[in-house]
Amino acid sequence: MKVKKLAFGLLILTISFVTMPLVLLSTISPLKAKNVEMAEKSGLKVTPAANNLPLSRYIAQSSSANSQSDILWHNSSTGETQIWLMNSYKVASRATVIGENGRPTAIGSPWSIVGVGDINSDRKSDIIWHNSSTGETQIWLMNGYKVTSRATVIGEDGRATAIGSPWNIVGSGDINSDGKSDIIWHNSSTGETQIWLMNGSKVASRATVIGEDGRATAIGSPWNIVGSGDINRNGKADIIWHNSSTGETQIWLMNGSKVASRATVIGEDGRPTAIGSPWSIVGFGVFNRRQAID
Ligand SMILES: [Ca+2]
Ligand SMILES: [Ca+2]
Repeated sequence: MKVKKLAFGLLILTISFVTMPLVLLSTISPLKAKNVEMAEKSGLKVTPAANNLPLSRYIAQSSSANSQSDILWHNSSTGETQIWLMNSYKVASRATVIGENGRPTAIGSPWSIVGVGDINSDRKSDIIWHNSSTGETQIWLMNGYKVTSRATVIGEDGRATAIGSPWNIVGSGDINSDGKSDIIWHNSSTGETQIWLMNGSKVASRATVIGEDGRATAIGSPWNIVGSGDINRNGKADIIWHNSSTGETQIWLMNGSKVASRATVIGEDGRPTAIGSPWSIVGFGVFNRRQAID
């Protein structure tokens, strides 16, 4: 996932009614068609107004109280970030994200939203930004649609991190099941996947993802990480890959930063799914409150 190179992207996060945040990042191009396609496929109804937004991405997130997925849009033209508070597939209301000063935020390139997760473990989703120019990663700690504070991600040495290409943030989720969202990076050059285990906005430690054989994984194009989430509901985030060449979708069931097992996504007919362009995975979450994520 080369987030920075994409004109448009989409991010969906859902906190299930149990504990886990799910986040998935993928691309939509052309924006309008795929956005609508996937949203509708997911049971969401996209209004005509949405089609007029020069949006670059949205994040759907639920409150842990009601498991309703809300959708966060970003307008790449004005820098506005907007939340659709959802009632099932209906938009209940819309709110522009407000900064600490009570005024709408207006942030754009080289900043982009790269993830969502509950960074500070208050059961409210926060927004992860990355600056492709400086390499800074910044957290917006949120209270609903209001930014309560912003924090630059600090490394183990207490200094601000500055990481950029060929590294990209490709997902976020609670990898080690401590209730705090972690950040998933991928190196498009070496194929390394790395987890930043976070303690709030501070990097507690970093771990290269290790395969079943105990060795570091090295996976790259045509495979891309398209999201993360707790697929098997063991409280630990898993990693979702898609092969843009074969159309295969593969899940890495994770035990922390170690791959416990890998599974190809199987269709209703028992055969591996093979879906590719013009379709792309743009998100997933708890849409129907079943016990497993679909
Ligand atoms: Ca939070
Ligand atoms: Ca964690």
